[in-house]
Amino acid sequence: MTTQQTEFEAKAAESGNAATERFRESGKTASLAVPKERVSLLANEVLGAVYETIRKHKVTYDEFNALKSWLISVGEDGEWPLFLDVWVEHVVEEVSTEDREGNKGTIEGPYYVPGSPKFESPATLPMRDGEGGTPLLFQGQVRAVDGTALSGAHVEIWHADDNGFYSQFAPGLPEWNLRGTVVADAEGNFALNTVQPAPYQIPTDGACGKLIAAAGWHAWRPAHLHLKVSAPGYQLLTAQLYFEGDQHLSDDIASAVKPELVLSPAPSVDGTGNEVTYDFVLDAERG
Ligand code: MBD
Ligand code: FE
Repeated sequence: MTTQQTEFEAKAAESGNAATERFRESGKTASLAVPKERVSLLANEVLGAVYETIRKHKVTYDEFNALKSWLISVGEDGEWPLFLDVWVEHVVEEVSTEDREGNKGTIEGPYYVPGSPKFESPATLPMRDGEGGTPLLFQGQVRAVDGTALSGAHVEIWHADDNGFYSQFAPGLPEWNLRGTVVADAEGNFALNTVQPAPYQIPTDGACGKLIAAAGWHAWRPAHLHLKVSAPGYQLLTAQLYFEGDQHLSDDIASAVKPELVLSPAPSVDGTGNEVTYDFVLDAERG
């Protein structure tokens, strides 16, 4: 086995278990009081859709047992967060933000860590000496739907490095590498320096990878920046931004690309990298 394979195989277990642990710590499980009527309605409809599929395609015992075995391995590999965020979250995001007038958002994914180091704008994200990837100056303004500049808005950003690794979910990276919270100025303007991430392949050696291989799909997401943009009194915007020309914009494994979220960076004036401007528009909290 080559070193590269060894490192890659370290990745599914490491990232899956870290993502499972993060979810447990996130506080999201504290609000699991879904009313009995909703549980019954949703569970019945999901099971009904399963029965319909089984009858329609005359699912065999071999196929049923393959499913059982695969579902067991999703848990063993810590990949429930990965599975749900890749194949389900995008529809939840769609219905929960459908009446917003401001910025389109998209899924959070499994690799968010709250509490990243905070920087006044203009900022440079924490990164290693000689961090790989084209330097990127990302700037813009945070506004309300009515055009009001949102002074001191927070632009929280996290993304993979040039090899597709997220800090705290892959071994050997500094804790907050390529993660930070940038505080916009009095006019809501922010500017931050980072590097352009590379397209990202979800781990192929865990249960999700087995499904992808068994179905003959591919494991790629387009290169992306993750963001959470917030200001007091406004709805939190969770988004991702992509890059024009990326070959996976139209076949993202996580179905999380929207045309409004695609950046078109241009070479920076000083010739050292790329720069791009993108403004965020937040919806007021509903009274
Ligand atoms: C990612 O980086 C990601 O953003 C999603 C949604 C799923 C897997 C890996
Ligand atoms: Fe991601």
